[in-house]
Amino acid sequence: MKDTTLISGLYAIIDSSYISLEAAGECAELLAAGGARLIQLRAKGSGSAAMLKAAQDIRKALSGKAVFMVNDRVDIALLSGAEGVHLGQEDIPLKEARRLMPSSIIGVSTHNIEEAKRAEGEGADYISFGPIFPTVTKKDADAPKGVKRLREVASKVDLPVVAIGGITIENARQVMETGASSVAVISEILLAPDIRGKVSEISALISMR
Ligand code: 3NM
Repeated sequence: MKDTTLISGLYAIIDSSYISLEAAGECAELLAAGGARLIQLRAKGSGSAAMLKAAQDIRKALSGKAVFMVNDRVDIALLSGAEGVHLGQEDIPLKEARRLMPSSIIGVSTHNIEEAKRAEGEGADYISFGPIFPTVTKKDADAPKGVKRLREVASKVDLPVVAIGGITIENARQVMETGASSVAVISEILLAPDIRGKVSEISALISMR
């Protein structure tokens, strides 16, 4: 049984549309120093060699300071020594990924209750649910789901739920109050003039009781 308490706090995503792959290691260091508990590399459309190098740099920079996840790519997650992979609905199916990564963390993106339940039944370690609010990052995102639907999903699955999409310093508390275990954030962090400071502000906010 995997430790699902690892899926908590701030889940920061290094997206190559905001941060160059060459700077990924340095960025990971800032995110971890600010208090991000999980860090994901998301590099849609990047070459495999450059993505693998970035993943290795992140792994080295983190050395256990945060949980490292790779988006979409099981091969790069395994080769870089990441703790796990995050799969979209169009990626390698969870059951197949699990054959290659029996003891790694596998997360799955979901957008409705059916997908959430299916991911749970197939043995995901956590799900993400979104977009909660409008997002500037994912061009093909669904219409925003809002916190009400997030609350519903969080109450219907036993897995940790990571909320994603349009999460900012202003709405992060409200999102966590739905029962979500974590918030995944891209633009609010990566576009901040002080990345470390922004991460630390959000982390403090969501850990307040
Ligand atoms: N997945 P930002 S929304 C990568 O709904 C991603 O599954 C989503 O970026 C989903 O924090 C999203 O800048 C983008 O809104 C999140």
